[in-house]
Amino acid sequence: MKLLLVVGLLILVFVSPVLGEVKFEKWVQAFKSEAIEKGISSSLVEQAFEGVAPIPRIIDLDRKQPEGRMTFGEYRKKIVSQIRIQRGREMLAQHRDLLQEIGQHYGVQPRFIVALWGIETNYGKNTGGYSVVNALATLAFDGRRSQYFRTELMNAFKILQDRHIPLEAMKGSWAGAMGQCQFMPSSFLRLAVDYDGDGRKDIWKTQADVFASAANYLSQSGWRGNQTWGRRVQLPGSFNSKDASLKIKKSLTTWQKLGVRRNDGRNLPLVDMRGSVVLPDGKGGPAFLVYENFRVIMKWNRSTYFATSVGLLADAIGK
Ligand SMILES: [Ca+2]
Repeated sequence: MKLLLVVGLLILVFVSPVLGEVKFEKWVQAFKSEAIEKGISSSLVEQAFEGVAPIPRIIDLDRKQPEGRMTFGEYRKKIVSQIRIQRGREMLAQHRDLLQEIGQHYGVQPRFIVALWGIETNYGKNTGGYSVVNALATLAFDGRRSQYFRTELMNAFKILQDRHIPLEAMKGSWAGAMGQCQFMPSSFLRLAVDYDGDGRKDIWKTQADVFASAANYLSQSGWRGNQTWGRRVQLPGSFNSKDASLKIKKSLTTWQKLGVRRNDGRNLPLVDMRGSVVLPDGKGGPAFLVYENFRVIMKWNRSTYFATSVGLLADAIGK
């Protein structure tokens, strides 16, 4: 009995990884054929998969979502830190001319471009050190969201084939988000911009391409350059918490009548706009009245924590 158990364990320990490898190799072969069929050069495909194997750490990261366990208060403290605000002001000053030109071209206020850049990669400092091909291959082979990541991997190959970035420099986050604005390959193909005109959309190292790509993303998603994102507000005691929903839009006049005020107690601005009340931490937490641009930020990342923090950071940087 004991011997059988030991033999069984040995089989498990030594054979299952081998079987896993065989399965992955098969998967890679099928992907390579499809890529070549779709017009990716076979030498690029062969070169890109050299030494590629599933990365266990990426599977772990994909299974846990730390943001969900944090309150908005905790998230905000971390994401909109004093040091990030300070650095954002410096970046806005340092790149003022370029940001103003790009902001005007795309109709996006520079403070929002800088805020997204700051939150995504700490102003280009943390762009992620994973090989995008290896990260996406790991997630595409793993069962949880295979089809999505397989398509993103194919998109990554189109980017490589078009020579926007050399293979060894195509680095990104564990989930395959790339460069200083953390575009997934599909967003890159749709929205990245070669603003400096050198023939390559370089969101890794070319500042003009990074800013323009982020601005183009917002612009194409419906950004309104003459409006802000929203503001912190005070709610009256009589406020019906069912009204706090992105599904409910009312004019500012209506919110004013319902007793909603600016955070300093003053009346809401008398402008013809509609907004929704958002309570990221539920009743009793801070309240925000948010406009269309908030919804645009949520197209970038579908999280109210994220969108509110981008807005707050943009305001703090712009002050
Ligand atoms: Ca370029």
